[in-house]
Amino acid sequence: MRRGSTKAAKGAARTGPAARSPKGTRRGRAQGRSAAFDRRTTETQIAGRLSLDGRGRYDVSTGIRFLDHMLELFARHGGFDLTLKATGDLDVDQHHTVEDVGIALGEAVLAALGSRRGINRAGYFVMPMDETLAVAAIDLSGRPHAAVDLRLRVRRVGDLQAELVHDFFDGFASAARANVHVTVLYGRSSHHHVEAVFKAFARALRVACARDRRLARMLPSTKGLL
Ligand SMILES: [Mn+2]
Repeated sequence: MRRGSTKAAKGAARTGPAARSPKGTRRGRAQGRSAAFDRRTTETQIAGRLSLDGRGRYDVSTGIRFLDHMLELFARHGGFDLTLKATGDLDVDQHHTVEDVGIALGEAVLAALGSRRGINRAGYFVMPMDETLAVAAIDLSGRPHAAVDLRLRVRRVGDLQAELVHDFFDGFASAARANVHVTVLYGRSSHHHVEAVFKAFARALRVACARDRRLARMLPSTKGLL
């Protein structure tokens, strides 16, 4: 994770705090966990907004169509709202753009969650997609670690360099300070492998971020620190 952490520190992250409902109603607060991001480096510029308590709406543009497809799935299956515009040095390589989108999203999740009191903290999902089965497990633990096993045997999925899916999750886990494990158990189609993993990831994150009314304001840790 050292590289991801360094990158996260290097980037002029300007992820803002959660925007509250203008009316400040109870309903507004309950639905108002969101964060704007505007992350600029010499390699990429990534701006947008993530709402954790959204309706699955999205407006995404990264210059890599397959990555757009995955981020759209992420918003829809997570029940998030996501606007994201990334402009990166794709003429060099897709690496910076894909990794930095992961970092920007991770920073947005971290900011939108705030104190993390009352959330489930951990979540998992097992996602089938036709012949493929993928698992994602997430712990919003404050400790960054990504474990990714996609069983990909191709260099590209659509227009996306396949190995960069790993870098996306490295970037996300590093910036969100989360444990993110994603694994494809079996399957044939590489398209399905990556897509099932993003769907599982979104749905696991949705559970991890969700509030448990019973926990109310309790910090979901016996350490007293997250
Ligand atoms: Mn697809």
